[in-house]
Amino acid sequence: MSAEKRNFVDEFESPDFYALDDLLTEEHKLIRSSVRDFVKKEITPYIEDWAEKNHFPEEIVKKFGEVGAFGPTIPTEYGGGGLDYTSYGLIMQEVERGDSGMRSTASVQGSLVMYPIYAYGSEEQKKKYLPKLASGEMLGCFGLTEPNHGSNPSGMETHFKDKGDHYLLNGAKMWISNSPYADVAVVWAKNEEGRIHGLIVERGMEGFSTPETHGKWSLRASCTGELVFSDVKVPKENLLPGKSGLGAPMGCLDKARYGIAWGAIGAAMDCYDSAKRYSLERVQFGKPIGAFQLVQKKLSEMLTEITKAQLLNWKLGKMMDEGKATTSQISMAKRNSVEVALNIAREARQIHGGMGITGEYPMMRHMMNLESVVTYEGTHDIHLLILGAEITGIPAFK
Ligand code: TGC
Ligand code: FAD
Repeated sequence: MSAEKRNFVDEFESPDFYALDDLLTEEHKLIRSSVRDFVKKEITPYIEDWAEKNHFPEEIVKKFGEVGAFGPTIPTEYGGGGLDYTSYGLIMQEVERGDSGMRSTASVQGSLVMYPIYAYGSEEQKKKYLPKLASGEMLGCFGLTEPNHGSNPSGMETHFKDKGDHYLLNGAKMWISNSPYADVAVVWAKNEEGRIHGLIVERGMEGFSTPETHGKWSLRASCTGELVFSDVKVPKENLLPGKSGLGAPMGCLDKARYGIAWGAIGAAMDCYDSAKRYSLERVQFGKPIGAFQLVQKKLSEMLTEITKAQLLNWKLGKMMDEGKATTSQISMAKRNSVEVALNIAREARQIHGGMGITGEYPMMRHMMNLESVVTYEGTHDIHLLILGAEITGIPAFK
């Protein structure tokens, strides 16, 4: 499908009201500016068209590989970037400033496919898959959610049996980002004792299919589908040997949720930037609308929330580097950023008046995307309950 290039100049600049750039190294700033340039060249001129046409631009996968968006924290010996978590966060922020669906592609590949292979895989698995995933030669997906088990993945029904020289995998996964285009899937399934394990399933294995999910009004430039396993023979060497139990997929989710905490603030910054510019250009009652107190209130509150979230994310990045960040700290940041971004998208949309509902401006697309982001990787309420359990010591999930 050909993509229509929008005729506009992307002048995005991120707000830095508290001089938080002082907390970044020169390398961080260089990484941010190279990904920002990439997004301005390869994503923002086309994204409204892709989203409108519900088109996943397959060619973006190799380009993400070239710019280093896949597996930035994975060591260089496996093709990753060997970078710290602040760098990873900044990359996700810039990519999601372009579009949450594009960030989905990148964060699934890095945190949910490369990370489990790196952290739980054998040396052979790491050498076989990681360099190709890092370069974008291969695309991966992560299968945890099932039709009957979303917020409670421990109830999963997908299972495998030991058949001597291979495993026999049966079941189905739903709502899987990248699945229709993925070359490999990291799939979580129960063995005969009911213990959860990760398996690497490759496209082309008999009995494995990836039907696309249609009718989404959100993340329209990201491709979502199912994973269906009907007596799939999975070679024994494809089981991830390093970790089992629910903690294995949850450990990957910690990394991906961290990326979303930064990413959603990228979307918020894009909406704020657009609203600020529009408020100075649009004249009503003989003045730019930015001269009215109610518009200034909206802009001031947006900047305040972005600044608070930037600080939270930066500190979380430090704790990630030190290996000290807890699941509930990550939940707080993911939940906060998505809520901030959704509120800012709505307020920025209002500042644009009627024009705000068109694809001339990014808010409606961000707003619709964020309705998925608030649900996936743990819903808004599940993150609230993770925090509630941390505070009280009483899990209220069940
Ligand atoms: P619970 O009893 O709390 O825990 C069971 C075992 O798991 C361990 N665990 C963790 N380990 C490491 N890191 C974490 N974050 C962990 N969370 C839990 C826990 O220690 C325990 O281990 P053990 O050895 O004691 O048995 O589990 P629960 O069944 O009560 O569930 C808790 C709950 C609800 C918080 C959890 O299941 C949850 O977070 N649910 C949300 C599901 C979710 O986030 N799904 C995401 C699917 S992937 C996705 O959405 C990708 S979208 C990507 C994109 O496009 O960008
Ligand atoms: P449910 O779990 O049925 O929840 C429905 C509602 O009930 C929610 O409001 C929830 O908060 C509430 N609820 C549930 N349990 C409780 C409770 N104990 N207490 C209070 N409220 C509760 N999954 C993957 O594995 N891989 C992917 O790549 C992936 N990509 C996705 C892409 C998109 C676009 C979307 C929309 C989802 C994706 N998901 C993926 C699935 C996603 O993680 C799930 O949608 C999410 O975990 C919620 O599960 P559910 O949709 O089944 O909702």
